[in-house]
Amino acid sequence: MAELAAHPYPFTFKPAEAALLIIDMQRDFIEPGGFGAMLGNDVTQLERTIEPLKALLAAARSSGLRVIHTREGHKPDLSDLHESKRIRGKGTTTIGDVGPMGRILVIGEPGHDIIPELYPIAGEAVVDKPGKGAFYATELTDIVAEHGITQLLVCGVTTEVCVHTTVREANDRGLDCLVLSDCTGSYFPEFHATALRMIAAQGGIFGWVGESGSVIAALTAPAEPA
Ligand code: C5J
Repeated sequence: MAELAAHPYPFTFKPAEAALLIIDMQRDFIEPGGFGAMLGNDVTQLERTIEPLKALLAAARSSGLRVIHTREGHKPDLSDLHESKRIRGKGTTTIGDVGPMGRILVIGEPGHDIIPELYPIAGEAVVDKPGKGAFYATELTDIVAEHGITQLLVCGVTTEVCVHTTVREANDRGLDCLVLSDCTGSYFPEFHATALRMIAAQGGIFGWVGESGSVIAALTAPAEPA
């Protein structure tokens, strides 16, 4: 157990009951030429999350902290894609159509995959989610229950969309979320900042906001003598 610096007050980190949840670090959202860029977003805004996340993931792996990755996407037959989501934005090319990295947000296509820097390894759960929240229509509720997880260290993109939706869902399921500001990102810096403020406001209405450095320090600290 370790007390981590966080807003609105220190987070009591219990590694045995925690998981690192990395949300949607997919090529289509992060790399130039993907779906995110096609929508007109400045994908370079997300780059700053990659190095801190790499370091955090390495520390999680070395310490045995459970790691869960998510990917936003749909079955190739699009049977799990609501029409409302497909047509949102009135784009000429949309989810399921062929984009620069294969069919957009379709499972198995190159753009849907996780970026090489953070690629999952054996033993790490990869949760495919058709919605913005990682609990909606996925096996995440079962994974959390099966492993006795009560805390999520939440990272990934984008802060105000899939990260926020997931934190809200987790909050309503009785989980404590520590959202790491340096490991989350948005195409819109002002939305990132505001989304984080919303989480920690009102005494931590949705959870806590901290930084990866304190998690890494706790994971790599020498064990205290028994
Ligand atoms: C979006 C996400 N922004 N992962 N997805 O559509 O936040």
